[in-house]
Amino acid sequence: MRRLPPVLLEDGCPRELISLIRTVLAACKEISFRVGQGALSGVLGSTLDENIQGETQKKLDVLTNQLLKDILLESGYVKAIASEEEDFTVAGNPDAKYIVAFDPLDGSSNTDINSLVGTIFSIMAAPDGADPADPSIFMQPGKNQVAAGYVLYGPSTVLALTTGKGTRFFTLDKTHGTFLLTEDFAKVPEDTSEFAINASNQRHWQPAMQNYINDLIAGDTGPRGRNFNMRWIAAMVGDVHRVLCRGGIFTYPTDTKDPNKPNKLRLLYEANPMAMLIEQAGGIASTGTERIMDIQPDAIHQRVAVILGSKNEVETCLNYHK
Ligand code: AFP
Repeated sequence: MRRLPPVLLEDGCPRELISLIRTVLAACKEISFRVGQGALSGVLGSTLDENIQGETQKKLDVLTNQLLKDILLESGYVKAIASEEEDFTVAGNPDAKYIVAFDPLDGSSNTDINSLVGTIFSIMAAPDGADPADPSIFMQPGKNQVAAGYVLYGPSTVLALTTGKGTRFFTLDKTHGTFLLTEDFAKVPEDTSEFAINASNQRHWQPAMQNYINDLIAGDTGPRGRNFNMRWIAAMVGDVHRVLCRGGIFTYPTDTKDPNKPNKLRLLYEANPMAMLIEQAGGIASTGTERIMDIQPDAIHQRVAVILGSKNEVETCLNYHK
Protein backbone atom coordinates (compact mmCIF):
# COMPACT_ATOMS: atom_id res chain seq x y z
CA MET A 1 0.00 0.00 0.00
CA ARG A 2 1.15 3.53 -0.77
CA ARG A 3 2.23 5.90 1.98
CA LEU A 4 1.03 9.48 2.20
CA PRO A 5 4.17 11.48 1.22
CA PRO A 6 4.80 9.75 -2.16
CA VAL A 7 1.09 10.07 -3.05
CA LEU A 8 1.20 13.82 -2.44
CA LEU A 9 4.54 14.20 -4.25
CA GLU A 10 3.06 12.51 -7.33
CA ASP A 11 0.23 15.07 -7.20
CA GLY A 12 2.81 17.87 -7.43
CA CYS A 13 2.03 19.06 -3.90
CA PRO A 14 4.73 21.53 -2.71
CA ARG A 15 7.25 19.93 -0.32
CA GLU A 16 6.63 22.55 2.37
CA LEU A 17 2.90 21.80 2.29
CA ILE A 18 3.59 18.06 2.54
CA SER A 19 5.81 18.73 5.56
CA LEU A 20 3.06 20.80 7.15
CA ILE A 21 0.45 18.09 6.56
CA ARG A 22 2.84 15.52 8.07
CA THR A 23 3.26 17.80 11.09
CA VAL A 24 -0.54 17.96 11.59
CA LEU A 25 -0.64 14.16 11.29
CA ALA A 26 2.15 13.69 13.83
CA ALA A 27 -0.08 15.42 16.37
CA CYS A 28 -3.08 13.36 15.21
CA LYS A 29 -1.19 10.11 15.79
CA GLU A 30 -0.56 11.18 19.38
CA ILE A 31 -4.24 12.20 19.72
CA SER A 32 -5.29 8.82 18.32
CA PHE A 33 -3.21 7.12 21.02
CA ARG A 34 -4.58 9.32 23.84
CA VAL A 35 -8.21 8.93 22.71
CA GLY A 36 -7.65 5.18 22.41
CA GLN A 37 -6.37 5.00 26.00
CA GLY A 38 -9.72 6.44 27.19
CA ALA A 39 -10.26 6.13 30.92
CA LEU A 40 -6.82 4.52 31.32
CA SER A 41 -5.06 7.84 30.74
CA GLY A 42 -7.41 9.86 32.97
CA VAL A 43 -8.37 12.24 30.16
CA LEU A 44 -12.15 11.75 30.10
CA GLY A 45 -14.61 14.26 31.58
CA SER A 46 -14.82 18.04 31.61
CA THR A 47 -12.64 20.87 32.83
CA LEU A 48 -14.19 23.71 34.83
CA ASP A 49 -13.53 26.11 31.94
CA GLU A 50 -15.51 27.36 28.95
CA ASN A 51 -14.09 28.35 25.57
CA ILE A 52 -14.78 31.75 23.96
CA GLN A 53 -17.95 30.29 22.47
CA GLY A 54 -19.41 29.55 25.91
CA GLU A 55 -18.99 25.77 25.58
CA THR A 56 -17.72 23.67 28.47
CA GLN A 57 -14.31 22.31 27.56
CA LYS A 58 -13.61 18.62 27.85
CA LYS A 59 -10.19 17.65 29.22
CA LEU A 60 -9.47 16.15 25.80
CA ASP A 61 -10.39 19.46 24.08
CA VAL A 62 -7.66 21.18 26.08
CA LEU A 63 -5.10 18.40 25.68
CA THR A 64 -5.57 17.95 21.92
CA ASN A 65 -5.53 21.69 21.32
CA GLN A 66 -2.24 22.02 23.21
CA LEU A 67 -0.72 19.11 21.27
CA LEU A 68 -1.61 20.54 17.87
CA LYS A 69 -0.69 24.08 18.83
CA ASP A 70 2.75 23.13 20.20
CA ILE A 71 3.73 20.85 17.35
CA LEU A 72 2.55 23.29 14.65
CA LEU A 73 4.20 26.35 16.17
CA GLU A 74 7.46 24.49 16.90
CA SER A 75 7.61 23.12 13.34
CA GLY A 76 8.23 26.50 11.74
CA TYR A 77 5.84 25.63 8.90
CA VAL A 78 2.98 27.89 10.02
CA LYS A 79 2.64 31.65 10.06
CA ALA A 80 -0.37 31.50 12.40
CA ILE A 81 -2.99 29.15 13.77
CA ALA A 82 -6.68 29.50 14.62
CA SER A 83 -8.38 26.90 16.81
CA GLU A 84 -11.85 26.28 18.15
CA GLU A 85 -10.28 26.21 21.60
CA GLU A 86 -8.27 29.45 21.28
CA ASP A 87 -9.99 32.80 21.81
CA PHE A 88 -7.66 34.49 19.31
CA THR A 89 -5.31 33.47 16.51
CA VAL A 90 -1.75 32.62 17.58
CA ALA A 91 1.28 33.91 15.65
CA GLY A 92 3.94 31.50 14.40
CA ASN A 93 6.95 31.83 12.09
CA PRO A 94 6.79 35.18 10.20
CA ASP A 95 8.59 33.59 7.23
CA ALA A 96 6.23 30.60 6.91
CA LYS A 97 3.89 30.32 3.93
CA TYR A 98 0.82 28.70 5.47
CA ILE A 99 -1.87 29.26 8.07
CA VAL A 100 -3.87 26.45 9.71
CA ALA A 101 -7.36 26.54 11.25
CA PHE A 102 -8.44 23.48 13.22
CA ASP A 103 -10.98 21.91 15.51
CA PRO A 104 -8.70 19.72 17.64
CA LEU A 105 -11.44 17.37 18.78
CA ASP A 106 -14.76 17.60 16.99
CA GLY A 107 -17.61 15.83 18.77
CA SER A 108 -15.82 15.91 22.11
CA SER A 109 -19.10 15.29 23.96
CA ASN A 110 -18.71 11.75 22.54
CA THR A 111 -15.44 11.11 24.40
CA ASP A 112 -17.14 10.00 27.60
CA ILE A 113 -19.28 7.41 25.76
CA ASN A 114 -16.45 5.93 23.66
CA SER A 115 -18.04 7.15 20.43
CA LEU A 116 -16.65 8.83 17.31
CA VAL A 117 -14.51 11.96 17.51
CA GLY A 118 -12.04 13.56 15.11
CA THR A 119 -9.65 16.39 14.30
CA ILE A 120 -10.61 18.73 11.42
CA PHE A 121 -8.07 21.02 9.72
CA SER A 122 -7.95 23.63 6.96
CA ILE A 123 -4.75 24.98 5.39
CA MET A 124 -4.48 28.21 3.40
CA ALA A 125 -1.59 30.27 2.07
CA ALA A 126 -0.85 33.38 4.09
CA PRO A 127 -0.86 36.63 2.09
CA ASP A 128 2.67 37.72 1.12
CA GLY A 129 4.40 39.79 3.79
CA ALA A 130 1.43 39.45 6.17
CA ASP A 131 1.92 40.05 9.88
CA PRO A 132 1.52 36.68 11.67
CA ALA A 133 -0.22 38.45 14.56
CA ASP A 134 -2.87 39.95 12.28
CA PRO A 135 -6.05 37.81 12.50
CA SER A 136 -7.27 39.18 9.17
CA ILE A 137 -4.94 36.72 7.37
CA PHE A 138 -7.62 34.13 8.14
CA MET A 139 -10.38 36.19 6.52
CA GLN A 140 -10.22 34.28 3.24
CA PRO A 141 -13.03 32.28 1.60
CA GLY A 142 -12.81 28.49 1.76
CA LYS A 143 -12.12 28.27 -1.98
CA ASN A 144 -8.60 29.51 -1.09
CA GLN A 145 -7.87 26.35 0.90
CA VAL A 146 -4.80 24.48 -0.40
CA ALA A 147 -5.52 21.42 1.73
CA ALA A 148 -8.28 20.23 4.03
CA GLY A 149 -8.91 17.09 5.97
CA TYR A 150 -9.96 15.30 9.10
CA VAL A 151 -8.66 12.40 11.13
CA LEU A 152 -11.47 10.23 12.49
CA TYR A 153 -10.67 8.31 15.67
CA GLY A 154 -12.95 5.30 15.36
CA PRO A 155 -12.43 1.54 15.39
CA SER A 156 -9.60 2.47 13.02
CA THR A 157 -7.97 5.89 12.64
CA VAL A 158 -8.79 7.25 9.19
CA LEU A 159 -7.51 10.38 7.46
CA ALA A 160 -9.67 12.01 4.77
CA LEU A 161 -7.49 14.44 2.83
CA THR A 162 -7.73 16.70 -0.19
CA THR A 163 -5.15 19.00 -1.72
CA GLY A 164 -7.52 19.91 -4.54
CA LYS A 165 -6.92 16.71 -6.56
CA GLY A 166 -9.79 14.58 -5.24
CA THR A 167 -10.54 13.25 -1.76
CA ARG A 168 -8.57 10.28 -0.47
CA PHE A 169 -8.74 8.08 2.61
CA PHE A 170 -5.64 6.88 4.43
CA THR A 171 -5.76 4.45 7.35
CA LEU A 172 -3.27 4.67 10.21
CA ASP A 173 -1.15 1.54 10.48
CA LYS A 174 -0.67 1.75 14.23
CA THR A 175 2.15 -0.82 14.21
CA HIS A 176 4.39 1.34 12.03
CA GLY A 177 2.84 4.76 12.66
CA THR A 178 2.19 5.44 8.97
CA PHE A 179 -0.90 6.57 7.08
CA LEU A 180 -1.49 4.18 4.16
CA LEU A 181 -3.71 4.97 1.16
CA THR A 182 -6.87 2.87 1.46
CA GLU A 183 -9.17 4.71 -0.96
CA ASP A 184 -8.13 6.80 -3.92
CA PHE A 185 -10.64 9.36 -5.16
CA ALA A 186 -13.63 8.79 -2.90
CA LYS A 187 -16.90 9.58 -4.67
CA VAL A 188 -20.10 10.61 -2.91
CA PRO A 189 -23.02 8.80 -4.63
CA GLU A 190 -25.28 11.38 -6.30
CA ASP A 191 -28.48 9.90 -4.84
CA THR A 192 -29.23 8.76 -1.32
CA SER A 193 -31.97 7.59 1.02
CA GLU A 194 -30.19 8.69 4.21
CA PHE A 195 -30.30 12.01 6.04
CA ALA A 196 -28.57 13.39 9.14
CA ILE A 197 -30.02 16.19 11.24
CA ASN A 198 -30.63 16.82 14.94
CA ALA A 199 -34.41 16.35 14.71
CA SER A 200 -34.97 17.57 18.27
CA ASN A 201 -34.56 21.11 16.88
CA GLN A 202 -37.35 20.68 14.34
CA ARG A 203 -39.72 23.26 15.83
CA HIS A 204 -36.94 25.89 15.64
CA TRP A 205 -36.07 25.42 11.94
CA GLN A 206 -37.06 27.78 9.17
CA PRO A 207 -40.11 26.74 7.06
CA ALA A 208 -37.99 25.55 4.10
CA MET A 209 -36.13 22.99 6.22
CA GLN A 210 -39.34 22.00 8.08
CA ASN A 211 -41.01 21.23 4.75
CA TYR A 212 -38.00 19.35 3.33
CA ILE A 213 -37.59 17.09 6.39
CA ASN A 214 -41.36 16.54 6.69
CA ASP A 215 -41.35 15.22 3.13
CA LEU A 216 -38.41 12.88 3.87
CA ILE A 217 -40.18 11.52 6.94
CA ALA A 218 -43.44 11.07 5.02
CA GLY A 219 -41.50 8.58 2.87
CA ASP A 220 -43.56 6.58 0.39
CA THR A 221 -46.76 8.21 1.67
CA GLY A 222 -45.51 11.71 0.73
CA PRO A 223 -44.35 13.64 -2.35
CA ARG A 224 -40.93 11.91 -2.44
CA GLY A 225 -42.65 8.54 -2.98
CA ARG A 226 -39.90 6.53 -1.23
CA ASN A 227 -38.62 5.94 2.28
CA PHE A 228 -35.61 7.60 3.91
CA ASN A 229 -33.53 6.53 6.92
CA MET A 230 -31.96 8.82 9.53
CA ARG A 231 -28.55 8.78 11.29
CA TRP A 232 -27.04 11.22 13.82
CA ILE A 233 -23.60 10.77 15.41
CA ALA A 234 -23.40 14.22 17.10
CA ALA A 235 -19.89 14.62 15.68
CA MET A 236 -19.81 16.24 12.26
CA VAL A 237 -16.63 14.34 11.49
CA GLY A 238 -18.45 11.00 11.88
CA ASP A 239 -21.52 12.09 9.93
CA VAL A 240 -19.45 13.54 7.07
CA HIS A 241 -17.31 10.40 6.93
CA ARG A 242 -20.45 8.29 6.47
CA VAL A 243 -21.63 10.65 3.71
CA LEU A 244 -18.24 10.40 1.96
CA CYS A 245 -18.31 6.60 2.22
CA ARG A 246 -21.87 5.80 1.16
CA GLY A 247 -23.67 9.05 0.40
CA GLY A 248 -26.29 10.98 2.35
CA ILE A 249 -27.29 14.50 3.23
CA PHE A 250 -25.96 16.09 6.42
CA THR A 251 -27.34 19.37 7.67
CA TYR A 252 -27.10 21.66 10.67
CA PRO A 253 -29.50 24.37 9.52
CA THR A 254 -30.24 27.83 10.86
CA ASP A 255 -32.64 27.71 13.83
CA THR A 256 -34.28 30.06 16.33
CA LYS A 257 -33.48 28.02 19.46
CA ASP A 258 -31.00 30.63 20.71
CA PRO A 259 -31.50 34.04 19.02
CA ASN A 260 -27.82 34.85 19.72
CA LYS A 261 -26.67 31.71 17.90
CA PRO A 262 -28.74 31.07 14.75
CA ASN A 263 -26.08 28.68 13.39
CA LYS A 264 -24.01 26.05 15.16
CA LEU A 265 -21.11 24.97 12.96
CA ARG A 266 -18.00 27.07 12.57
CA LEU A 267 -17.00 28.26 9.09
CA LEU A 268 -13.20 28.26 9.25
CA TYR A 269 -12.45 24.93 10.88
CA GLU A 270 -15.63 22.87 10.38
CA ALA A 271 -17.73 23.96 7.38
CA ASN A 272 -14.93 25.01 4.99
CA PRO A 273 -12.69 21.92 5.26
CA MET A 274 -15.69 19.58 5.11
CA ALA A 275 -17.05 21.50 2.11
CA MET A 276 -13.75 21.08 0.24
CA LEU A 277 -13.63 17.32 0.98
CA ILE A 278 -17.25 16.90 -0.13
CA GLU A 279 -16.88 18.98 -3.31
CA GLN A 280 -13.67 17.17 -4.23
CA ALA A 281 -15.66 13.92 -3.95
CA GLY A 282 -18.39 15.20 -6.27
CA GLY A 283 -20.87 16.42 -3.63
CA ILE A 284 -22.31 19.85 -2.80
CA ALA A 285 -21.84 22.02 0.30
CA SER A 286 -24.14 25.02 0.76
CA THR A 287 -25.68 27.18 3.47
CA GLY A 288 -29.07 26.94 1.75
CA THR A 289 -28.49 30.20 -0.09
CA GLU A 290 -24.82 30.12 -1.11
CA ARG A 291 -21.83 27.85 -1.65
CA ILE A 292 -20.02 27.50 1.68
CA MET A 293 -16.56 27.99 0.14
CA ASP A 294 -17.60 31.34 -1.39
CA ILE A 295 -18.36 32.95 1.97
CA GLN A 296 -16.08 35.85 2.86
CA PRO A 297 -15.44 35.35 6.60
CA ASP A 298 -15.58 38.29 9.00
CA ALA A 299 -14.70 36.55 12.28
CA ILE A 300 -12.49 33.65 13.36
CA HIS A 301 -15.28 31.78 15.14
CA GLN A 302 -18.03 32.70 12.64
CA ARG A 303 -20.87 30.17 12.39
CA VAL A 304 -22.81 29.14 9.30
CA ALA A 305 -25.69 26.90 8.28
CA VAL A 306 -24.48 23.71 6.60
CA ILE A 307 -26.22 21.47 4.05
CA LEU A 308 -23.86 19.02 2.37
CA GLY A 309 -23.62 15.64 0.71
CA SER A 310 -25.03 13.75 -2.27
CA LYS A 311 -25.44 16.09 -5.24
CA ASN A 312 -29.03 15.32 -6.25
CA GLU A 313 -30.35 15.24 -2.68
CA VAL A 314 -28.67 18.52 -1.69
CA GLU A 315 -30.07 20.12 -4.85
CA THR A 316 -33.54 18.88 -3.90
CA CYS A 317 -33.13 20.39 -0.43
CA LEU A 318 -31.89 23.69 -1.93
CA ASN A 319 -34.99 23.85 -4.14
CA TYR A 320 -37.09 24.07 -0.96
CA HIS A 321 -35.02 27.15 -0.03
CA LYS A 322 -35.67 29.04 -3.29
P1 AFP B 1 -18.74 19.33 20.14
O1 AFP B 1 -17.39 19.24 19.47
O2 AFP B 1 -18.83 20.47 21.09
O3 AFP B 1 -19.18 18.03 20.72
O4 AFP B 1 -19.79 19.71 18.98
C1 AFP B 1 -19.89 18.92 17.86
C2 AFP B 1 -20.69 19.65 16.81
O5 AFP B 1 -20.20 20.95 16.63
C3 AFP B 1 -20.71 18.91 15.48
O6 AFP B 1 -19.59 18.11 15.27
C4 AFP B 1 -21.99 18.11 15.53
O7 AFP B 1 -22.55 17.86 14.27
C5 AFP B 1 -22.89 18.97 16.37
O8 AFP B 1 -22.05 19.75 17.21
C6 AFP B 1 -23.81 18.16 17.23
O9 AFP B 1 -24.71 19.01 17.79
P2 AFP B 1 -25.97 18.53 18.69
O10 AFP B 1 -25.55 18.82 20.10
O11 AFP B 1 -27.09 19.39 18.23
O12 AFP B 1 -26.21 17.08 18.45
